[in-house]
Amino acid sequence: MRLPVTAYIGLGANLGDAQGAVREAVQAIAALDGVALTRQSSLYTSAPVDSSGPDYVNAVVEVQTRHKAQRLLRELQAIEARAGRRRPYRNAPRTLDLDLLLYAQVHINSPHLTLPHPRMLQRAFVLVPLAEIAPARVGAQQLQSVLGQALARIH
Ligand code: PH2
Ligand code: MG
Ligand code: MG
Repeated sequence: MRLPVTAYIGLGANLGDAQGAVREAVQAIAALDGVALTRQSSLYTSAPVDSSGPDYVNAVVEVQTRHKAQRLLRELQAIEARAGRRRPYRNAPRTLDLDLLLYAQVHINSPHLTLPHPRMLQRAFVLVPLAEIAPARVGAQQLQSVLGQALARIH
């Protein structure tokens, strides 16, 4: 059996009941075989960044998983699909977005998966909730550089 690995997943939604979708997705992640949910950030809201539509609800969770990164990604995509995720165009408003942010200390550059997530360092809606649950994984200067982006903690 593979040893469990610590991974971080970013959650986002801005269509329909976005808060409900994020909360349900946390439960769906916790229910995955081979995945244990170990930490969960607060929920945050922010205006769309390079996207459109209503304000987003975002959060980050920490899991321990025995799955390989690609397999974990496929499980997350299945949860997105069950939440009615459509992909009409890049950064379209969405019912649910689950992004694999970090998987142990692994670096991957494949057509389907880039780790660490290539845009996470530019986004307060990722770095702030990540720093809340995993302060050691976010540098003070990285956090400082996104604090100009408006973001409100909701719960
Ligand atoms: N996700 C995007 C693009 N823009 N903006 C906010 N505020 N929150 C997101 O989750 C988000 C975004 C692409 O996945
Ligand atoms: Mg995303
Ligand atoms: Mg995504």
